Amino acid sequence: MDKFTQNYVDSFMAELVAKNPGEVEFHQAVREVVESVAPYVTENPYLMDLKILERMVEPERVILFRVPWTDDRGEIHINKGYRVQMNSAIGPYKGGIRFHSSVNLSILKFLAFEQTFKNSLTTLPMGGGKGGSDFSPRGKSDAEVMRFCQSFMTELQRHIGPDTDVPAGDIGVGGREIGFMFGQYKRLRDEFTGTLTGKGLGWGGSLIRPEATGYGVCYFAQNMLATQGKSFEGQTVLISGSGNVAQYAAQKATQLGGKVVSFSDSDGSIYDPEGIDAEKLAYVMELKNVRRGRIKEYVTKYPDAQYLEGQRPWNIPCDIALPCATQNEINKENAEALVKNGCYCVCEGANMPSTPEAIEVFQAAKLLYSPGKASNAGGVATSGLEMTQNSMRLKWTREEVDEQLHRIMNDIHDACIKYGTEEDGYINYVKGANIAGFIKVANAMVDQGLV
Ligand code: NDP
Ligand code: 2IT
Repeated sequence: MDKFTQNYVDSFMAELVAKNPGEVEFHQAVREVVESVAPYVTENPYLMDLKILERMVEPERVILFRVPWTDDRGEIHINKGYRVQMNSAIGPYKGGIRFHSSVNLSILKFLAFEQTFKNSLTTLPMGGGKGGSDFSPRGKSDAEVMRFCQSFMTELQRHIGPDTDVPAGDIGVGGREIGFMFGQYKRLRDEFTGTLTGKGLGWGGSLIRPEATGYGVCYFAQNMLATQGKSFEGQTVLISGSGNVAQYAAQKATQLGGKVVSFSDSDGSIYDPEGIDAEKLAYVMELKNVRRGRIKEYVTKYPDAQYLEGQRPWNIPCDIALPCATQNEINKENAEALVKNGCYCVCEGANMPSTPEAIEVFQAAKLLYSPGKASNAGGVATSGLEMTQNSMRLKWTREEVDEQLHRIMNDIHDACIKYGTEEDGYINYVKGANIAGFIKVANAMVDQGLV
């Protein structure tokens, strides 16, 4: 990076930090993008004059609201509800809702910012948004979750709509929560529209949407591996998390010939050196999705596996790592352990799971490394396909949706190669994804004037 561009990055970040104090995850996500796109921006000074990047880091709108609800004993609880409507230059705001005790404005702004570039990469017309609450569904009854979702939607419904803002799931929000929120939305608005995605298959949902993020991660990884003449066949695969993305990443990686040996949750990891085959995965799905249990129980059912209490899986030797839990779950030491133990491909299913220091380790070692906004875009892409089907009032087959998902992941990979290939041939997927995602949104903002 030349001196002028470096100064541009430094002063941009200093101003961002001063204007958004304490929002460390948001600073982290913005810095990664700004470092990638700064050379493009300084080569195209009209983007600087029009303050395109400055506008991109300021959400178009942030909604913050009170969510009161009562638990099964009648006690009243108050949570915070949020929706960050980040950027609508290329389509209605689109992005998930996260229910987790850690949720705050910094985390939702980082997610909404990432979503803007991710959605641009999908080639579909979707802007960027994200929402959520510091409510934790863990340990709550179905009735409590329903009352919470209804209260959350009672306020959110006035800010969303099929052509305005279309939420979906994320951590802590799956089919059950989308159902409760959709029911309340429909009741209050008196309209049946495609306003939420990830809906049930019998009431407007798209086939393959539940599988899409995890499958998309593996389709993207297949492309990455192919650049080195490799495939999943016979490879040992580490997966973190044990929720929606982790489960379907495991299913597809196994179908493609890989041996998945781990899952995790916020309490610890399980390591099954024999591999988590289809039967064991069916057990995990029942454990997590129906009984809502903890991953620790896996070792009671399969005693040859180990439970690593309080640990992430990154010290286990592997060829391919698919982080599918949460942000900043791979730090510098974890990255060094992965590289040391022979991992040569890290393909992110979660959003921003690697810290900047971890990414530096991967790139210095010339690993195949892809950021979530490229490799996990299959989920929101299939949400886009759900929106299309809802608007057309028809339903595509499983094969049709899967084929489109596959094509979109291939196209995103092509875009990363186009904008991310460095002089020595190394594919910098971070740079590729950020520049490709940025150009489309920036051009739309230029065309639409100062709004
Ligand atoms: P789920 O709620 O289904 O699963 C989340 C998993 O991650 C759980 O196993 C959970 O364990 C674990 N986890 C959550 N927070 C932490 C934490 N702080 N530390 C350790 N483990 C944690 O969510 P998803 O599978 O949908 O989401 C996983 C990741 O993928 C997130 O980063 C999300 O943003 C991203 N993503 C999701 C998409 C989707 O379509 N669902 C699309 C694109 C990205 P526990 O039960 O202990 O909380
Ligand atoms: O991070 C993400 O891309 C998601 N949680 C999915 C968003 C969506 O609108 O399907």
